[in-house]
Amino acid sequence: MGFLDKIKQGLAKTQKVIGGSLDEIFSSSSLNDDFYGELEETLILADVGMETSLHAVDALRAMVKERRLKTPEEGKDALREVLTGMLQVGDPALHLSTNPAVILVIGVNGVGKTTTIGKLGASLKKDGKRVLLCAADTFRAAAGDQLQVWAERGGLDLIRQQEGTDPAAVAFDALSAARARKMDVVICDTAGRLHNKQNLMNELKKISRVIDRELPDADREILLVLDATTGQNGLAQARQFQEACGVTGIVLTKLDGTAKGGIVFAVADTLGIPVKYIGLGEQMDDLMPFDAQAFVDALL
Ligand SMILES: Nc1nc2c(ncn2[C@@H]2O[C@H](COP(=O)(O)OP(=O)(O)OP(=O)(O)O)[C@@H](O)[C@H]2O)c(=O)[nH]1
Ligand SMILES: [Mg+2]
Repeated sequence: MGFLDKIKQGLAKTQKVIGGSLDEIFSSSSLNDDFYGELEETLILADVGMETSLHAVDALRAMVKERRLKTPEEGKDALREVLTGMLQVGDPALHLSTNPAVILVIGVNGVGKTTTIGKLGASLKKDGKRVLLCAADTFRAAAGDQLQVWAERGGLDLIRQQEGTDPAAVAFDALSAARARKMDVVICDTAGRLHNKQNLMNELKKISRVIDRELPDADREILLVLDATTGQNGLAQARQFQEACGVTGIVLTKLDGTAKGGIVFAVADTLGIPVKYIGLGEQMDDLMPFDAQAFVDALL
């Protein structure tokens, strides 16, 4: 299956809500106030969010006026352009030019961190990189087991320790091993839940400090994983993680299971952090690099 077909299939539920209603709006009306009202409503229904929907509609109005667009067909092209533009914040590519480089994967429990790491590790290996996984979620024994399954599946090296070990110590081990084994990328899994949120944030900061100290010059990506099915809740989570440890990119998972894919626009528009990958299923090849144009094309 081609890249676009795969995205289309993964976004089918959202496409039904957004694309279906948009087809109706664009076929039945001229570009009047009713049209803009219906458009805003449709975007909100697909979880684009009030604020972001308003931004999109305002931008479209301005474009229609400036270019003196008349027909709904022209309006649709303009909307495509507006939505694509909204998704283009920052650089969606991973910056991993040092050897080793580090990817720290964070997010609340159950969003898909470990699964994403398995998929991403395999994909980086396919690109010729030597990848080491680090099981710094030591809160649950099953977390390490789960990462190990992914490591075996992808043929990737793994550093893990016993349940309850200080995650920063596991990270330290992994970074040392990465240097010794001349690895290109270390991908570090983290816990999504501890006894309380403050503990979690402190632990992530501690892991970050170990990376600062051990590999001060290494390229580092801090990927926040958000579950698309939780819709707007993800935005509040993102702000907390952003404050605690900085975020260089978002991975939006489970888009295949939801009609709320419009959340991508809210993430890009209100957080200003680039979406770097999207998760479209549970299998190894279900992680796709994010492409704003392809995403909008799949929806409209
Ligand atoms: N449909 C679908 N399911 C996904 C996707 N990504 C992850 N999942 C599923 O979501 C569930 C949770 O994924 P995990 O990778 O264990 O999540 P986690 O963030 O590591 O969870 P904790 O370790 O508990 O914090 C699993 O059943 C995954 O198969 C996706 O893109 N689509
Ligand atoms: Mg996990």
